[in-house]
Amino acid sequence: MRQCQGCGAVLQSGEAGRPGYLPQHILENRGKALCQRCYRIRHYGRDELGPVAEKKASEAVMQAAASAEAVIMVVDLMDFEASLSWDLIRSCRHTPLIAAVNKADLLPAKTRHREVMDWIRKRFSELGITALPALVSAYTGEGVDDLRYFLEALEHRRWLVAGASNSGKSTLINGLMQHQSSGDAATVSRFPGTTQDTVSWEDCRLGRFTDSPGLIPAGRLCDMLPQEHAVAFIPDQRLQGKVYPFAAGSSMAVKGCAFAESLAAGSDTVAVGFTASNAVWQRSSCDNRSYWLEPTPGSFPGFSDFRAVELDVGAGQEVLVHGLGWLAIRRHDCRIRLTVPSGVKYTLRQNLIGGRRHGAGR
Ligand SMILES: Nc1nc2c(ncn2[C@@H]2O[C@H](COP(=O)(O)OP(=O)(O)OP(=O)(O)O)[C@@H](O)[C@H]2O)c(=O)[nH]1
Ligand SMILES: [Mg+2]
Ligand SMILES: [Zn+2]
Repeated sequence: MRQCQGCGAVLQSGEAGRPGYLPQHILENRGKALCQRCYRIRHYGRDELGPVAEKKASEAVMQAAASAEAVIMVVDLMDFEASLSWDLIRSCRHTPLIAAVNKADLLPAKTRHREVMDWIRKRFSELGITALPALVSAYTGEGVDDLRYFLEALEHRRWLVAGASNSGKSTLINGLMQHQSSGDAATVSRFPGTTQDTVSWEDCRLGRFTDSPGLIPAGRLCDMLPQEHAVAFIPDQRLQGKVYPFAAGSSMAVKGCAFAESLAAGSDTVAVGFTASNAVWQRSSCDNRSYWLEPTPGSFPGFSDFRAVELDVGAGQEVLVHGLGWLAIRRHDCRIRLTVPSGVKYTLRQNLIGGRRHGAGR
């Protein structure tokens, strides 16, 4: 059985519309090979087959986790709680778990990474996760050498790299392996569900790294959209905060996705809407809620069903809407009514950015 070096799919020449396809005459060549889908993703930026099936991905990961000596769980810092893979965490009760918290390059330039690491440690402890954290940017390579040294000290030889889809597992593998040629690399793309099956590389110092298909955590807004529209919601730009007054009666929205109304708050309360994607928090008006929950004509297909919740958000806290972005409240505690598509999860947490400074102003 030969696998595509890029995505792990079993190579075949029988069906062009299925994963792992390669025309017969190319398949007959010996050595490492890339499937047609990987070739097209890399050269034309198109994924014509779509994502790996959710069930197949999770079976492959759980099976690989059972035989790994240690698991490197990749977490997307821009969608932190939403990209935690709880099934994976639970399956690692007896396996060393390292959390590579990725996409640090998307933090605002002035952010102190030491403070972010403190935030991550505190968050893991609040959530009861016993993982050794590392802050990295697989894309820029920042923190990846430190991660290598860290892994070397742990002295394991079989590492599984796993986590939510699009968190940057394949990019991290490429950073850790420092491939000699791009043909040896794992396929990376902005489309969720790129890696199809587990696939491994040998590193002479650290041992075997296994890439794996992305798990789909429940409740991410971006996963509820067709793949071609989901990419607009995937963090790939430096994190931006839109600051607006948020006294009672004010509201903010991400058009077509989320609507937050301030029900009770001090007169100089401020809200900061954070996203690292094409979605943007905007100031809106409470009397025009239905307008803000309809998508812009010609953009992504809208959501038909929404649910509203009322939340007490303290000054210095924020609400993450999974797969979208978050809304931070500053200066005063605030009661908000948050409306999001049915099935989309939210998490209340302490501020990731400037948390200590902004929580103190009550
Ligand atoms: N800005 C930034 N983007 C990153 C980083 N790591 C990965 N990405 C981008 O995130 C997207 C997904 O990266 P992949 O490495 O394919 O993610 P994956 O977890 O392997 O995804 P699946 O195989 O689909 O589960 C790509 O567009 C990458 O360029 C990072 O550190 N910073
Ligand atoms: Mg991948
Ligand atoms: Zn492939």
